[in-house]
Amino acid sequence: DLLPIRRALISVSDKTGLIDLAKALSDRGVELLSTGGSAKAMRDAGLDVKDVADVTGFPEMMDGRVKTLHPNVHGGLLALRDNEQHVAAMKEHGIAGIDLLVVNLYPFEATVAAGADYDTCIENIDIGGPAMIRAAAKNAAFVNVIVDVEDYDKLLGDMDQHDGATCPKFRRKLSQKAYARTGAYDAAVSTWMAEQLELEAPKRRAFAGELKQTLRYGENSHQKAAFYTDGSGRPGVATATQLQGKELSYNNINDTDAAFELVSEFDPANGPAVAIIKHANPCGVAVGATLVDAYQKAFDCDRTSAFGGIVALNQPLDVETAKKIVEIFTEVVIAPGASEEAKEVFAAKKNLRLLLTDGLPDPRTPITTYKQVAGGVLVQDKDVGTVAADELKVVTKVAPTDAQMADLQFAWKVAKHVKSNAIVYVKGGATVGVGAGQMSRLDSANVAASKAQRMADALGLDESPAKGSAVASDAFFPFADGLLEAAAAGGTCVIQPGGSMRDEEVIKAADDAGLAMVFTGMRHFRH
Ligand code: 93A
Repeated sequence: DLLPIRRALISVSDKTGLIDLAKALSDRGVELLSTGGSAKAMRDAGLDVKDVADVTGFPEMMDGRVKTLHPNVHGGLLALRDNEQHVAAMKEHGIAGIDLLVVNLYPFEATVAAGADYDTCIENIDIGGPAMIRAAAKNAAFVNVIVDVEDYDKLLGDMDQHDGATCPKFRRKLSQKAYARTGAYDAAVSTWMAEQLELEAPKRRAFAGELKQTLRYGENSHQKAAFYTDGSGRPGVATATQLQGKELSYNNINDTDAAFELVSEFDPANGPAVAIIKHANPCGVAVGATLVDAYQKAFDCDRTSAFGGIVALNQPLDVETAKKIVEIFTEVVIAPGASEEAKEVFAAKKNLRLLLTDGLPDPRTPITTYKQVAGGVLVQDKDVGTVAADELKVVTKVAPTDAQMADLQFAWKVAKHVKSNAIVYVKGGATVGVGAGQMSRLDSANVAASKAQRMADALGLDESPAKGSAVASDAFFPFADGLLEAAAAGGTCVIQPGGSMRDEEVIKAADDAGLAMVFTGMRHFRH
């Protein structure tokens, strides 16, 4: 409902824009209430202001530590104006409703940044301000709460649109912003306190989440680290049950996550799939008629790298696969369950960790990812993009056969989980060469081709398994050279986003080489 603003409480440390706002409110007939310094500034500008002390019946005391913490203030912010009992209580205790709260907090963050001493920082922890902000924000049905100088004009704009009232959507937006501010404020206080206590960096809680485990070390032994759950309960490495083996390390957790997220791209209803990960990149991925078949094919792609790898399954571990896995040293196996016999096979391998979950994570769950950079944090949606078969566009004279199309789609799913630049060769539902993390796409194509050759050598094959393979590229080929390299290695069909300035040149090169090529229209960079 539209809510006319009649009474405002203003209590601001940063007095920027204060007088203009107070004048504009006063012009619109709003009664002004305020705390010490803010009231003085407004009075000095010739405005009529009532002191909060007159509302509470208490003077501001204890160096201002107690100014607004009083039922006459909080009752005015929290009362539901359409609730008979609340209205009766207001009447009985002489509490007047507050329709607008304008607060900006003691500058705790700026005080810390200025290098102030301990006591000064403590004194700059605002208590009354956040209490009022949270009260007003809870009661957004009836109260407007402004915590940012930037919103003064927006408030006046909304009031002018609604004849001195504000609309519910506007108040809800203000409410959300208010909680974001108090949340960030308390995080800053707790982070500063953790620093004062010289707690290890990973224990300095600066984000929502619960500490699951303090890790022995981070990516390297001189880095401290910890593991937090995000409260979602989503199936995955953070919520898995570890059946056996020693404690997971930071890198184990990172790799296990990469493995499980990748294998979850393969719907178990379409058959078993296995991914083997090293250093967060797949060294073998395959689907198979049986789980053990899928494992064998994934393992064959790069037997050397699979040693000490992390294995993820898209269905419960069975005894045949368990027996095959224990033939080499494996760090971690993660699966949505395991048979009793399979567990027995693993029990003999004390160091092998077995992680079991209640199901597969849905790769399309929209979650947010964070990356710390100097002085800031990058936030983005996780890459949950997928391309349906009918969205693929054939751009060459020859179209892929059904079998090629199946391998292209398989390769595309894998490429999404390979660090950029990514080139992936696939044949018969299994990777046969993975080129990851190179600075040029041509180099990635080369790496993948040489891996395929090594696979041929290891398995004693007559020719490179890249011959007749499907090739995926996580981003477009900027030049024809990468594509020609893939063709030279034996690739016969290609899947890539398209969208390069030189697409025409690349398509022509594909046609000249007799390749079939499809465009996805979507890129899968991963860094
Ligand atoms: O010390 S407080 O935590 N105790 C309070 O009761 C209280 N009420 C408002 N600080 C309190 N405030 C803060 O005072 C506001 O959040 C604002 O930052 C500041 C405004 O004080 P003044 O109007 O005296 O400049």
